[in-house]
Amino acid sequence: MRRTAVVTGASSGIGAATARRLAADGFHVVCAARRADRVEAIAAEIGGTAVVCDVTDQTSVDGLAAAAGPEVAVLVNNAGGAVGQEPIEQTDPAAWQQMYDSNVIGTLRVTKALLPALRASGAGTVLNVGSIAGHLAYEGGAGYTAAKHGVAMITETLRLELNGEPVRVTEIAPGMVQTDEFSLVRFGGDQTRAEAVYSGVAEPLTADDIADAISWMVTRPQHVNIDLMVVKPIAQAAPWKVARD
Ligand code: 8X3
Repeated sequence: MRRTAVVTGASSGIGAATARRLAADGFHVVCAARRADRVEAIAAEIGGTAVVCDVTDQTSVDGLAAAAGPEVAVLVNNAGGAVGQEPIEQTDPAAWQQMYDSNVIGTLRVTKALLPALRASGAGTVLNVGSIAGHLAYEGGAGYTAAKHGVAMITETLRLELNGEPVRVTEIAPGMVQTDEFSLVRFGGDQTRAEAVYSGVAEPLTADDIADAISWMVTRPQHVNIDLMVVKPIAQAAPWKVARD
């Protein structure tokens, strides 16, 4: 029987690429996302299961846990993202709330709901998609860095709390990844600002690069826990230090 992997935010970007890759690795992938048409299309493409799920809504997350079934081998907490990039003095608390709700509380809700099934698999893995923003600071990034530091701390704390149990707890922290939506959402649909993020960068990472790393992390022998993998394009030495043509 194929082992089950649950991927949140599976309708685009890193989530969709990860769902495709884990299906190719032999998992039955439960694809969770808010947009029904997109998540259904991805699930159909890979022979997985689509679940319309908003990680900020408990009823919705309960539905995801029910659809995932009694045993889940891998949970990829990918739903989340950035909203805005203003200095703290100019920032909107509502944007911070939105980022905290999706990245931090969303990760909490889904992890909590699926832990019994991860445990029941006898060899579970929780993989949280963090960010380099979860490990340092950059100007204009405070709302997002605060949220992703939260994700990093959930990862560390859960690993301590589950010590001795058959569930690994891991984090991947990507740097610059060019996807269709991350920067577009961050800048409220402003295409010019979104494109400027990657302007002149020879090769930003792709969603497939991150899916490849995630695949490697979750397919190590079960006694190997990759605590944290930081992945940046060669052109990026830090969030603010990017080689451009
Ligand atoms: C995305 C990386 O540098 O925009 O998680 O914070 S960054």
